[in-house]
Amino acid sequence: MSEGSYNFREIEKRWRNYWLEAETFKTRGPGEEGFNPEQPKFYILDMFPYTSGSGLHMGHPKGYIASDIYCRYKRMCGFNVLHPMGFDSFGLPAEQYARENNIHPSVATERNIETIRGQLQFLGMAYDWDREIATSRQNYYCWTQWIFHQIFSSWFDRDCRWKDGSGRENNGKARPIAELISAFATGQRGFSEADKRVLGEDARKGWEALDEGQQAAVLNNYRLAYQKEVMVNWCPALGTVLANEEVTNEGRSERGDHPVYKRPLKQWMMRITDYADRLLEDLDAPALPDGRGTFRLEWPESIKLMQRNWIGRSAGTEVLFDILRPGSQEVAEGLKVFTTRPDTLFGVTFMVVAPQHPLVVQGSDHYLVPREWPRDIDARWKGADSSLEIRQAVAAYIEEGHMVTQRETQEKTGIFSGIMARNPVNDRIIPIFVGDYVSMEYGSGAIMAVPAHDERDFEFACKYGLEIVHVVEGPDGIDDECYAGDGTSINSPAAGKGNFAINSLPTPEAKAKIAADLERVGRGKRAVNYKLRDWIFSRQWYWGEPFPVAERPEGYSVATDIPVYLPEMEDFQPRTSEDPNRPVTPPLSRAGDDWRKVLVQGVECRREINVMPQWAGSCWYYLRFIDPSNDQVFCHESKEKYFMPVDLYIGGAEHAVLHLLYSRFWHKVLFDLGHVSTAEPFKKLFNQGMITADAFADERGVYVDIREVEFREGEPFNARTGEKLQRLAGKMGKRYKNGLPPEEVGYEFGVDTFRLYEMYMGPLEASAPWSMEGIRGMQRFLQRVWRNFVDQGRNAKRGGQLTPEVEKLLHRTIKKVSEHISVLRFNTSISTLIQFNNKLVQLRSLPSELTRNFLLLLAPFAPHIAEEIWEIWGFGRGNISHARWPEADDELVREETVTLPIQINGKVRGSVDVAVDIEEDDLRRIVLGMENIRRHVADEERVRRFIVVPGRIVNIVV
Ligand code: ANZ
Repeated sequence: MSEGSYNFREIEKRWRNYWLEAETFKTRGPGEEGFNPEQPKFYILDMFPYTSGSGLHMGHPKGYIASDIYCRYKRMCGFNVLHPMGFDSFGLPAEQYARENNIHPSVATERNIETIRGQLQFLGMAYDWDREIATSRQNYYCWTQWIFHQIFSSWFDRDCRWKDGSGRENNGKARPIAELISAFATGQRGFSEADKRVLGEDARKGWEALDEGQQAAVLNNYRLAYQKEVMVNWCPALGTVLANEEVTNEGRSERGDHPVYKRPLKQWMMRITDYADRLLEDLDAPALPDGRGTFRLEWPESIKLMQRNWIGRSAGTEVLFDILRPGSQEVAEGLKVFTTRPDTLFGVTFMVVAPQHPLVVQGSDHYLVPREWPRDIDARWKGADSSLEIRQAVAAYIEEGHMVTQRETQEKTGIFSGIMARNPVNDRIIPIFVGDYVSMEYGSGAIMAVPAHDERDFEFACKYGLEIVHVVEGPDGIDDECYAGDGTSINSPAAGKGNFAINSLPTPEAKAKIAADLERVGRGKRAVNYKLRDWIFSRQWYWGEPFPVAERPEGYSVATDIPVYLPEMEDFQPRTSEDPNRPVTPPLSRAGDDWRKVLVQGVECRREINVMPQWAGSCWYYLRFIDPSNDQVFCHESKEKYFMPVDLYIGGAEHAVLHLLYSRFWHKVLFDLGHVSTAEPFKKLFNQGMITADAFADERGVYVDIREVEFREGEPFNARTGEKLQRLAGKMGKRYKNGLPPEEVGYEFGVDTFRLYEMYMGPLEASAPWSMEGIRGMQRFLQRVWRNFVDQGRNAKRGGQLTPEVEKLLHRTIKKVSEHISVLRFNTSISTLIQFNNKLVQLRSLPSELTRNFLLLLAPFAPHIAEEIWEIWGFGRGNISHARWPEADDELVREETVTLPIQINGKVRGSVDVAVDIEEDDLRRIVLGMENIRRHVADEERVRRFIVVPGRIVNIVV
């Protein structure tokens, strides 16, 4: 088939330039010239790209094309659409790219931005480029620093109960730290346990009597951005700390495969755990406030679930065990454990504490003296070793545990601590172990071990020959191994009125009873724990936001003026080494004194030399798009109120947890402090699937560039050598040599073809493989459109009246495309258009109205060709993007429905009214979604057959 006169290269270039010059996609917000306050808004956001260096390949634009189609559709429906684009440009990968190419990161980053912007413009994206931002630019990150100040200057008041704009009760709120200070100063508030720990003796003094350093230390316990010495993953060979996700299961760096060590380091932290409950509750809140009313989150259930699991709320009981003085029954102190199974207390045969637990770290000298063993202790622990030997062994074990990254997959190890404890429910004396499967970061860092009912304890008990006592009987009787489920309590005191009498009670009741009894005798209380950890917010590289804080000579940190610009340094490379104990020296430690020294209130301070993590800039970029060049505030209030929340956020599921959780957290802090009007930033979230691509390798396993692969009867061959190749299904990427730059594909096949093809590959949320054959098919569609409407249509075929039949078809097409586009089902929208066009090419004449409507429907998907034909037919020039989306005439669409009875296993159970030509997939979805059908079918998995006799009946076999 010849191309005819469809010169897509020229057409696409022309319109691309026209849109940019005419500012076709400029968005106007409140206070801006041409803004119409009557118009409803729609904010559609893409997850902005990271500028690491290689530009985009044809897999990246899938989400961008989808959002572009949707934004064009919404604009045509009369919305004031905000659809901006920017660049996530700070962080280690950008720095490493710069290093590898020997270019300064500030130069490399702007160059990469140029490349990607060019690629996106080439793809005809309807962005308002005047709103472009980059997180590494000064006029952006100064506001990231401003937000840091807001977080640093506030604390979370747990006791604050308040109603949000939707009338809902909320617990806990960020408040200015000044309010906390005045509460301390007036004596309205006393010191917490943690405050007393930092103040020691001086905790008895009043606030005013404390020196500034002490006050700062207390406030550090409350600030939402605070400093703490934490265990980090230190990679000396890269000269930086790594996130857990960047460390392999073998305890090595993902990048470069270098050893990683655990090491304590003072870091900036974000107290995200204070927001755990609100982050959890708002996922399912029925009504959240926005500037105009309320909304609720429309997120994929799978993403909500991932966030819930990540937050990991766990409600249980804190139980207090006694620690005995060596050789006696005398109680030395208490040991708290967190358990979700207090009903198994009679099955506790030992305890385990984390290697960092204070009991063994500080208290070891005191307790490690098993001179005389209690009477009922297991013979193995009696006089097994001298106390000195035990002490040395424990010390060696702890030392080892400090240096190596521990992983869940590793075999559990432990060592007897020499310390004994007493179980509060039966006074049994049991040994305490130090073990690596207990984490200091969760609960109290100590556990009661119940090997009969906990897999981890079971494994440990088997390894070290410890006793196993069954206290829960499952539905299948007593399990010889480990039974972790619910059942009935056994081997516990007979059920009755007495304390801890739980025998024969079902697990939930046994839990409740024993928890209540423990509480009554002062041995336990309800406790909630979270998997979520506070966010380590310091990084030891150069290319990031400097912290707007500095350290006073006394050693505490204060806020400095903003902006704090990143100093220009030629030597920005990290210092690397083989030695895990080498001091950590971030690049900024080598910045000159003119940068490092700063006067704060007349005192010379030294600036913070860590930088913020890559996530910081992306935590709030959606707000800056609303008002990108404001140099007075981060975002003007009236604009924020008008545009927020983001109505649709499209991006990859790989950001399901961290990015979305971090930005929700920052947003809530800003909300609490009155800087934004919505409790949540993103109303609807959509995750596009990936584009996968087969990779091709020769006999030696070397990847062959897909441009050099030729197919003969479906088999891949190397086009140059003729060698037969093997096909490897998988992900797309540089190393597989199968990721073409989008402009290369666009140049060869046309951008409109490329856009249509990526959307036609299947449902947007599904992953699908790239295929050169597929894209050619899409090109043929557009060639047919061109021939029909231009080569033949513009003169010979033009004119005539709509026949009733064609009119009906037109309105049914409008209806179907509108319905599908509005729920992001672009593949079926496109197939509807293809079918429609197939009918149109058979017509002898093309009435204007028909052509006009066809072009309107095509425009969001293939905007260049639509704009061109629009002009050729004289409907306008360069304005199809602002033309009104067509509406289907209900009268013309309605009569096309039928009523189908629905049979399940031969019995009629209901009926459904559907379009005559409904596709089977749609019919199936509708029928299986019907209340009364669901009742009979129960579970879609059970449907064995779904048979449709078109126009007659639906038969379901379950
Ligand atoms: C005794 C017990 C018996 C437990 C049993 C479970 C089953 P989730 O649900 O994740 O909150 N645990 C507590 N603190 C720990 C720590 N710092 N490191 C490792 N494990 C810890 O898990 C709570 C359970 O995890 C707790 O309940 C405790 O083991 C363990 F049949 O206590 B359980």
